Amino acid sequence: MTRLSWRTAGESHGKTLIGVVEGVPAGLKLDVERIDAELLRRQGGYGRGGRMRIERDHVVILSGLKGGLTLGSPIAFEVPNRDQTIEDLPTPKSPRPGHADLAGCQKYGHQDARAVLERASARETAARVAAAGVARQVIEAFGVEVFAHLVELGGVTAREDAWELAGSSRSQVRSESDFHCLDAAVSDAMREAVDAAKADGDTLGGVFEVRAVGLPPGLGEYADPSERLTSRLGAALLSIPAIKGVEVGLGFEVARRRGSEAHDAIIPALEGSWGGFSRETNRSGGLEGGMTTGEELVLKAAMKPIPTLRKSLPSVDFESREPSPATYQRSDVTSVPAASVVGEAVVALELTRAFLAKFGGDSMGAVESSLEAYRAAVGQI
Ligand code: EPS
Repeated sequence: MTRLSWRTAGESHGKTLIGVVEGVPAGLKLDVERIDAELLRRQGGYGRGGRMRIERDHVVILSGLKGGLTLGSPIAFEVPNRDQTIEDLPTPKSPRPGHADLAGCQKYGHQDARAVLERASARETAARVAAAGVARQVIEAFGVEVFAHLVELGGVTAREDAWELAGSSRSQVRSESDFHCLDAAVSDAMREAVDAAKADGDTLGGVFEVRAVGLPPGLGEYADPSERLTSRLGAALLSIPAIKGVEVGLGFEVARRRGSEAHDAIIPALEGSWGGFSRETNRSGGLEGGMTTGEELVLKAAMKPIPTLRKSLPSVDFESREPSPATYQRSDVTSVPAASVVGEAVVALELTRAFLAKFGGDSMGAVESSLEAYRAAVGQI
């Protein structure tokens, strides 16, 4: 059995984005349309730029499938770029503050920031969404749902109980929102904020939340620090371009509370709980000791405003070293709604990895047997 892993390659305006996912058990009926639906969702959200009108992102599976079922071998795929102008695009005159341009050129000895930005671009996240679209179908087959929604954009915040209010219709509510948000009442204010920033040649950041339901307790690890699920999830979210902060459960608020108000009392089982234990609250966000508790996973991520501004930020000319505004070609006003889709994807990848580390088998049947054995064992405590 191979441990779940994934890799992506490709430049923003190159031929194609590619990816390989290894360690998916054999016998999973892969729904390719489901992957394309996620790619389409990543392209959406009010405030995106001209590139998204060019692309029609879709996945082409290249290996690892026969008759629609996974073989257990590596699953390779591509997401072709329509804009393949990498050889024709101009060399940026000056590095853009907030992007990888300057440090990337210094690090690799490039004289041309395009050599850096082509890979540093958030376009790479399309490949990661596709990789997650493959992997997450494993945990979905066992009842785990991962769901992200936008909670704040340009200082406009959704109501805090939007998740509870939307209830089981949350997919429907989110799909009706231009912002992948569960609070329809703030759509107009968000749209106005985006329009105002656009008129000023400016950009907006925001916050999204990722939740997962249906997780068994004990995914992740306490004995090996590098396998703590909390740190892997944090790293996954921080690997998305422009993400500057991650909160788990109560997040930074927990530092202001007394211990008696910071944790989740253990109570005798409610129906459907694992092993006869349950929790009164979920301040931990479903993670204790680097492992899932069996409660809902609740994470938030903060995204900075995209650093490519039509009203360019001050910079310095690469050649003359004289002041020269940052190079501008095109950009989104905001891509926080899209980042929420990426956030959902990277969390789903990490959860699938942890799930297979615990219940992994060569086939879906073996995973199921392992999960059932665990359910029985935990139930007997
Ligand atoms: C993106 C593709 C890019 C940008 C955006 C995300 O396309 P282009 O550079 O051709 O306009 O729209 O990239 C960034 C925000 C960034 O910081 O790199 C995409 O596919 O998501």
